[in-house]
Amino acid sequence: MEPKVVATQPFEGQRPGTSGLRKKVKVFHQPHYLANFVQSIFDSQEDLKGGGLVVGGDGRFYNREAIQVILRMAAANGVSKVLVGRGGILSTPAASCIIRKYKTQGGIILSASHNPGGPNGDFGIKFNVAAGGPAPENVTSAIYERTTKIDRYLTVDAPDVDLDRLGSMQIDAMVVEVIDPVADYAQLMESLFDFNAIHQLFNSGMFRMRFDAMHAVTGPYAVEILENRLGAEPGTVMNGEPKEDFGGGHPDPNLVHAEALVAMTRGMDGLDFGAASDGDGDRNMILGKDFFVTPSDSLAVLAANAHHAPGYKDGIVGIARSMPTSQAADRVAEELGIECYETPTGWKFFGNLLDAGRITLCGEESFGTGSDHVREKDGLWAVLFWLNLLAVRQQPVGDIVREHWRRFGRNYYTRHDYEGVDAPAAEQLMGHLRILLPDLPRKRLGEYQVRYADDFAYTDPVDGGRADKQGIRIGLEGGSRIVFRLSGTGTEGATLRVYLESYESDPHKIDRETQEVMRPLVLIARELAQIEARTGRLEPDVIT
Ligand code: VG1
Ligand code: CO
Repeated sequence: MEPKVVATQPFEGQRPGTSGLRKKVKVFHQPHYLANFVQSIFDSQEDLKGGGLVVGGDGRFYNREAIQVILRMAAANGVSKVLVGRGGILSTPAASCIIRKYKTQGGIILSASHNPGGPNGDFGIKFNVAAGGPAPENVTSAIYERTTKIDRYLTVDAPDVDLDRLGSMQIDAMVVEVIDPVADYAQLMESLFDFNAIHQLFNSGMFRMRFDAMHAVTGPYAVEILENRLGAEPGTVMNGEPKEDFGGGHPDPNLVHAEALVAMTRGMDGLDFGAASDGDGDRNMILGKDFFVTPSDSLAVLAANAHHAPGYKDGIVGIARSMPTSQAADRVAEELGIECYETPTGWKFFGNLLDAGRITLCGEESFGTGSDHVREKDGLWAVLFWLNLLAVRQQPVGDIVREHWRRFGRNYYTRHDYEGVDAPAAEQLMGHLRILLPDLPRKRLGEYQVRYADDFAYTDPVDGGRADKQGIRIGLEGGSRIVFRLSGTGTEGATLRVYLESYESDPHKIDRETQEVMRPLVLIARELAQIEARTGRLEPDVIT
């Protein structure tokens, strides 16, 4: 059948942000909006023609409709085969796993991650390349350029595909295979971790945990892996049923949005272990009894203990962390005698380092941890890694982390987010900081002498690609830092993120309360950036 050519006009603002194109559902609902972006992917990624494609999403509102649009357009654009998750479901790390395993030319993932869903919530779409990771800058730029000129897209007249039935069907010459979204991913996890040891931990009767899937995509994955394969008691997975609006919640696994889970780990009867993941399953939060593991510490602890997991028994070759992530991992890398890379925010910057075999583990302060097993951060992977560690070391979470701090020192860390700030005011605030930069290195801020101050720029060591203006970085004596950047995933106004870090090597001072320790740095940051005067905000909206 000849494809149908539909005339269209460019929409403004289809530039992918930190992780794909994210907009309100209402924006995506405009006629041709989604189709324009999808056609721009096909127009700029020529090897999709005649190639394979993975399609799936986090199950949020508009997921199923969007998948039908993409399938018809894929057929019209000459894709030869599409693998789609049953029910339109694929977590972000599972999509990455499937792209790699079946060697497709890429994948389209539908998600706005931790942003709320539902008719008034957010939707998102991103393209992942054949290596399984988020499209790098040059690819997202090419897609964006195409969106600014697009005047037609291709589709076919074909009925909807039954997404709930496993098996193959055709749209014209294209094969659509509806696959089990969990099986390949679960098999990969079994190859990396000691499932017997974790099974015994669950069987011991001495270990109590909950995993909060937050009514998002990880529910089916967690039930299959934790309850069915590892024998955790039924009910271990809470909020396990994916919902189009995430049950009205904010599928963001942090101390604020996963409050109920956090409460279950506290006090006399607190759980031994609590974990949660986000909308699309790539983030993780790790809790012990009365203990929160910061994502930055989690990366460092996993790096120092990697050899306990079968998949990493020969050690790790290198570590990478995003710039605002604490420097805890750097200290582990130094002791292991391996390289530690500092990249801009966003998983796409880890891809080249992973592909080139320069790093094994990588992570971000924003509850993202991962390794070379896929090319996305991976929530359940991190949870299983921790379970493997707990099973082998037979110690509580808090003891393992405290022991780590005694050995490496502690990087106290907090992030303050000011959400929905007036966008021009936020830009001006960043502009004001940039003007201050040249003079800062000679200054004292409170008790601290400034060591360096810059607007972070990155040159990819593998392909030489440059990324500028990735955040204001102020290094203080003794390893403390203040970082400012604007979010690239929000859909309303601007979000100012202030990242604060303070290093403590004295083993007698590693058990203090984080916000108390950070207070002087918080005040310096607020004053320096004139946050109150420029945004009208006295306090941040979210503190993690
Ligand atoms: C945020 C995080 C960043 C993460 C990105 C995507 O971006 O800070 O570390 O990679 O979200 O994560 P930003 O630009 O808003 O700071 V996810 O789980 O939303 O795909
Ligand atoms: Co996510």
